[in-house]
Amino acid sequence: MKRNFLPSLLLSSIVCAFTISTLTIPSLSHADTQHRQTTDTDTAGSPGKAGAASRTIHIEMADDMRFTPSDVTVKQGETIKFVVANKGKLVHEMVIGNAAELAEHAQLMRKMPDMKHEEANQITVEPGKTANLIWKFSKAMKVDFACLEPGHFEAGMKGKVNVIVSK
Ligand SMILES: [Cu+2]
Repeated sequence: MKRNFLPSLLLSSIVCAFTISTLTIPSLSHADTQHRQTTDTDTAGSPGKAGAASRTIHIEMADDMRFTPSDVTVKQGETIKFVVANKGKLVHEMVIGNAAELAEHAQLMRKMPDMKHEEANQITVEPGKTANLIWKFSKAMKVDFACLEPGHFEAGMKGKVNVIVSK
């Protein structure tokens, strides 16, 4: 990525925080932020209600920087309860978004490793623990997810959800 973060680190952090906060508010436009125009996170879905979950998908995270499975398929409109188990000795997280935004965020996380994620599109899981992330996939598209602990994304800790048209 060719973006130069150093002179605008503070600004980036503000933009970043603002962008995270808008993830769950589809009415706000990304055009109002300085984020790249290709971001499409709003269409990636929205937080799901536990009672609305139609299916459970188990995801394991491990210190080899892999999600297992890292490629899952759901139907458009489905609300999925991800049961996310951390099998490693490091903290891992699962963040749902789109690839460009996740990559940008991962870079920021390396600059500011203490940045905390407590939004509805992500779950942080302590070693040996399991946590749930409930997400509704509204649009037929590829939705990405990743671990944004510093360095993990770069090591390949990412995956995708293929949202297919329901018949
Ligand atoms: Cu990780």
